[in-house]
Amino acid sequence: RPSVPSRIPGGEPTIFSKIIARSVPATILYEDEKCLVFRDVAPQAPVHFLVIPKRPIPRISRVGPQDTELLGHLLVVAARTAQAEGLADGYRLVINDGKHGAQSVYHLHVHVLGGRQLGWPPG
Ligand code: DGP
Repeated sequence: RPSVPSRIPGGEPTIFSKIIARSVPATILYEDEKCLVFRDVAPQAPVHFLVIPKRPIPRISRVGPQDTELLGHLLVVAARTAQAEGLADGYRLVINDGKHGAQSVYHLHVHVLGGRQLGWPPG
């Protein structure tokens, strides 16, 4: 749909593509050939960072079997970075999808939140 060009795979780059390209600054915690980890600009917990694939998959509901290895890698990196951030008492991983999931940036990302007692269920 032309009204939402940033949501079309391969369409207009999101702010996260600019963070990958270093044209928008971010506090980067980890990087490798497949992913980037950086602190969320609007943290919802004492520790809140995002794990994103460098390939701009728009949302989790758009993944396919070809993404299996990459998605596993994002989770392993999320857990390792949580450990490096000192989240020994636990933390939460969140992937928001689409309107009902309150997704705002259409470049797949895993939120990692910790450093305080989180509630359940989420809002
Ligand atoms: P979501 O609602 O799941 O699409 O979350 C997007 C998150 O991205 C939100 O927690 C705020 C964060 N965010 C948005 N723009 C920027 C930015 O320019 N830099 C950083 N570091 N985080 C951003």
